[in-house]
Amino acid sequence: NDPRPLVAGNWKMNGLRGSISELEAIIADAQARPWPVDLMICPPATLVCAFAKAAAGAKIAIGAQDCHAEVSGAFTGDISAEMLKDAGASAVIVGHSERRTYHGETDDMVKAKAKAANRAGLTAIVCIGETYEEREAGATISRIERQLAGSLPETIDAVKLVIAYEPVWAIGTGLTPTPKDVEQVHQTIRKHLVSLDKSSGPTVRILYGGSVKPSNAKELMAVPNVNGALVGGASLTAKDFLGIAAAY
Ligand code: G2H
Repeated sequence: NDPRPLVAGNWKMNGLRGSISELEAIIADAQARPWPVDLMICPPATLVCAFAKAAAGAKIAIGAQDCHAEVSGAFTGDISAEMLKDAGASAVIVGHSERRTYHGETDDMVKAKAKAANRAGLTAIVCIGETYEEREAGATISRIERQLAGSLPETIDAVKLVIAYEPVWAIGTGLTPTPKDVEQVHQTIRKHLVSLDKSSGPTVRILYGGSVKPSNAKELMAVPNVNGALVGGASLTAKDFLGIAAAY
């Protein structure tokens, strides 16, 4: 009874209005045949509205990459989960390592953002992952457990929560952990989810992220408790993104 997989593209700070042609190519393919996976693209905030419009009625969801924890207020430059929902998003990534590193986001902040996403009716895609130093020190599992304990909302629900395991050292580097390493971490995450909620825990999707591409997707997606992928660089073209989704 594995959950239906999700392949989500994180475009990061890439994409102008013309990039909608890639989304249109994905939509055309998604409509043409039944995919055994859910598809999602998370463009930069500037494109969420246009992408959501283009994807309306299609079998692809549109997500965002970050949100503020408050509903509204004097937070120049920030965007709330409610605004993303209003723009047509159905999900938002929170706690990506690039946010944790470049914007000093702590587990507490990530948890507040995940709760804000749920409050607004968005699925929170909560990212966790160890650094190279932590892996070398044999601290991967303890780091993952600490991030899970600190970053997740108190109540979890398989529709409103997705976890993305992204080893920081594998992000955009072309390096990937071995399937065995991925299996161990995903099993740890699953155990934690089940300990939080016996009924939802088994069906919350746990994505693997970090240098996923068409050539390694099959091997990574076959690992137990890997329920899809969060894809960065390789999600920028319809060809590679669909090549990854085709691993299923
Ligand atoms: C990890 C991933 C997407 P990439 O950040 O979230 O990016 O696939 O480019 O490593």
